Amino acid sequence: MRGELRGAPRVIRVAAAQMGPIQRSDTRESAVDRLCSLLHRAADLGAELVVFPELALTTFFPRWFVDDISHTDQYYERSMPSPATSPLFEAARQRNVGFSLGYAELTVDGRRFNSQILVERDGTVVATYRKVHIPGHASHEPHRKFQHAERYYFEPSNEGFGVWSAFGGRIGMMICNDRRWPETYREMGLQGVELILCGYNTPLNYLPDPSQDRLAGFHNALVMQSGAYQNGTFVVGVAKGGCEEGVDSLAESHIIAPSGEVLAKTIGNGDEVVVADCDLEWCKNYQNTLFDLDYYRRPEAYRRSSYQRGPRTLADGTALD
Ligand code: CDT
Repeated sequence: MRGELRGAPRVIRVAAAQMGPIQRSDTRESAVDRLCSLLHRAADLGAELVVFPELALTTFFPRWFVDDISHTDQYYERSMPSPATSPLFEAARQRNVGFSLGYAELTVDGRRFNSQILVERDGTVVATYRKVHIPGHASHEPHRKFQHAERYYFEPSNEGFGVWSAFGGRIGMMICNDRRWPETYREMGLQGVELILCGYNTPLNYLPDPSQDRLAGFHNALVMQSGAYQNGTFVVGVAKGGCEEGVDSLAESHIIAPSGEVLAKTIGNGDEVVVADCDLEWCKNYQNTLFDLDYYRRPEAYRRSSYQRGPRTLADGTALD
């Protein structure tokens, strides 16, 4: 309700469970062992919900190109829980802790998505989100030091950004590159989201424009803090960081408040857990005041956002190249 500020606390203790690298030779079982240890560490700290990174079960395989995509089927999960991940579901049930996990999904009809699930404390899968914004390239680029062929390995989802009732609040998910797009947050903001969960793998070297490299950490914080503030929501961004197969990746996992303030941040680039108490009622201080979307937004003035992909014409009709 407009003007209504936070009421009786609705606190959920959330853990960002950052991972260090997973090398190509590491087994799925060893990755799941690490996830279980992180989950136990988070549970020992009193967490009720643990957020893991994007593609948390394997190395970031889109950094290599193969001519026959079926030769990479071993990196994808065909069900969730899958045989390899069932120990994680079991640990979560035992500890009465929910989690969100990123993985590569191969559907029964052969479609490939970069996906993230939300799992309740009893081990039930509440929701599956499939990555909408797929970065990188779709064919082999041999001149690059390493590939970022996500557009070859994953289909972009057209399912959009859902928000689900869980953990006493309204929870949404996004994956890595999604966090750089304001539309991602706003789509969830328009569903009253209170907590957005995001896993990421972000190389510290952006090969198309190395001038951006020194800003990797700044841009990571910038987009998540702005998205949180402009939609009055908590944002939890969790990295798979460190040096994986010779590629350095950003760590700097964050838990961010609806004010845009950082509540917790990892300090290293390996397996690490940080927690924060997220009072979901805090969202009201933004969603019912400055960012009361229903009262202040002007969708009739934003028409291009819903039908146009990139720049086209100026107001005077001048066509852009
Ligand atoms: N995994 C992922 O989406 N990473 C991208 C890097 C893109 S570089 C081609 C990101 O936005 O962090």
